[in-house]
Amino acid sequence: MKCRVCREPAVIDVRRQNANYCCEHFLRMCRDQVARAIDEFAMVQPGDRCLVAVSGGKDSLAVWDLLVELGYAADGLYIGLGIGEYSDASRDHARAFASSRGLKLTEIDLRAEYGYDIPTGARTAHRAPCSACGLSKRHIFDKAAIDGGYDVLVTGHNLDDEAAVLFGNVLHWQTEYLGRQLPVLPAQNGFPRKVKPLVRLGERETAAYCVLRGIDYLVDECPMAAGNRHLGYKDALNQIEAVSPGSKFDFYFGFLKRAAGHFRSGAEVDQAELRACARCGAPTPGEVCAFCKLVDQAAQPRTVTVMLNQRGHS
Ligand code: Q46
Ligand code: ZN
Ligand code: ZN
Repeated sequence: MKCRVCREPAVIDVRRQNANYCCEHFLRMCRDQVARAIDEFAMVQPGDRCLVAVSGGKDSLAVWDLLVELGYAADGLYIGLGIGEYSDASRDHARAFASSRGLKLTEIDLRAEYGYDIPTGARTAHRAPCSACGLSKRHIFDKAAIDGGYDVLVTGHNLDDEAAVLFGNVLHWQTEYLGRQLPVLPAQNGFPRKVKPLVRLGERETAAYCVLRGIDYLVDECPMAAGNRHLGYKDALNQIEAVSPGSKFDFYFGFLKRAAGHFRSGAEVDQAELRACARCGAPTPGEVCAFCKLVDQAAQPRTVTVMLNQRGHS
């Protein structure tokens, strides 16, 4: 197995590209793919301040590293979700990466700031953990980006993630989501610009990138992910990819090129109907945003306990 570029022994094959790479040229390919995605979708402009949503996993650390390598100014934000040992380990990996590179990492602890953690909050609010978690992360990352004066919020979603989400949205014809499933969403209505620079790289490649760059990422998956639909869609696409390399890429980029535009008008109408949440000011279609409702429900037992204790003491 020889490197496509230099003909030296290769360390990895990328079947989708029908190519093998040595370490140096694999890393260069990853940087080129990210630079191309940034350029193709006008994700980041020179001088923009980027805030990276960091989980301590391979994708978020890879995208942070790649942005810095490409010369962009990028800080990190980590949210402590309170998912037992998984959260402790993910925080340690995020911290270790930031300090090894001299990068700024801000941490927000869900329980300390908002009075709940994901496992107990989701149970109390009668929501699936990933639904409560996704809503919390989206709100907190958006708010931190706006409050911190960042130009762009960066996430580590890769090609496998985006193809799996697209697969699920198509399977159930969730057209309002299809209109927004883009690698870049412009800043509007109080939301920051959101970008996904890893869309041209698969998760096997982001893992290999970390290993070859010496980035110590958290290998364990979140324990709450077990059995969720997203993983099922990924498995299904992996089976297709195994017999037909390049299918994921064609599926996702074919959608962006030929189909996404058909769903955009529905998404734009949704956006136009947003107003400021009466509690927190975040954009919402209703009076109070979904996050503030979740905080009310998820943090309830703690409030009740405090009130009862106070009554008992009076
Ligand atoms: S962290 Fe949160 Fe994920 Fe864990 S609870 Fe689900 S959404 S699986 S990216
Ligand atoms: Zn080479
Ligand atoms: Zn709100």
